[in-house]
Amino acid sequence: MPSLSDLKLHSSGKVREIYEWDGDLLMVASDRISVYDVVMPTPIPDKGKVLTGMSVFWFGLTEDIVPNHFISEDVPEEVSGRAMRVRRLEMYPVECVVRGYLSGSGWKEYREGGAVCGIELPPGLVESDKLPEPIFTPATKAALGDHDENIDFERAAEIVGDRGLMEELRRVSIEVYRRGAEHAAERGIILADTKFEFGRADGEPIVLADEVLTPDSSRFWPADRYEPGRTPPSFDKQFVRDWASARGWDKTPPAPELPPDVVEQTREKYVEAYERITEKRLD
Ligand code: Q0N
Repeated sequence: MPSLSDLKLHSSGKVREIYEWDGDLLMVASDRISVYDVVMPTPIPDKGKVLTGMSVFWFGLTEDIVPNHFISEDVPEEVSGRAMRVRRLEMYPVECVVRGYLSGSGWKEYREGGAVCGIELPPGLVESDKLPEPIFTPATKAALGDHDENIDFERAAEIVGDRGLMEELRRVSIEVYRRGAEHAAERGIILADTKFEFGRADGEPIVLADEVLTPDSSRFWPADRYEPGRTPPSFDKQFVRDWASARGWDKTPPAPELPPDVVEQTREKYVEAYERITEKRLD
């Protein structure tokens, strides 16, 4: 087993790192939390373990729908519990977003023109409304900055270069979302929307990659607080948002250090989400 310092960094994001590991990759989830797109200076203990464990759970629950990149949780001990070995893929440069509820940029587009990514929706919907059925609303990394740009299906097909393949990515995305949302709903959690990433391997044109149906790649809402017409509290990040607002933070860097009670309440929400979804204790 290599030590992390033996591995070459492949890429790093706000809250995760990817390393090269023989022909495979090591995906490491940190305990860092990003709020309003800004990484807080204070970590949330066990967050990386929760997100990794949840992804591994969903990979298992959805492998009959689509193959995925997960290989093993047998990883270097310094990242044990919060990393997975995955297959290295050729990634498709499109974010496969599925929305079951109207929130975020979906709600904004709907308000401005009655459609999201070219999909016309019924009139009279309010913020956070449940959609008649889940919709596929692809996005791409904007030319400048790191923030995503919504695109219509035809544009996504052009980018991927194969309309039939894009139709399959849409079908599989909606199917995995439906499976996850149904499982979560039975456990009191609404999966309002989510973002998938896919890649290609030898002989497998569609492999589910990245992290899957986690609070970082999806909107998790507590079902018992859901009310159309307003933004439901975030299942995981609401304590941080409320504390930061009350403190008058303007959502631009640098973010303030979090007090211990906010850290602990937030950790408990992540652990609660993990335990509700997986029906296992976090060890
Ligand atoms: C890959 N990303 C975007 C870090 C993660 N299995 C794979 N094979 C090849 N490349 C990738 C994967 C995966 N998963 C995916 N970058 C490389 C996800 N990033 C977002 C920012 O944080």
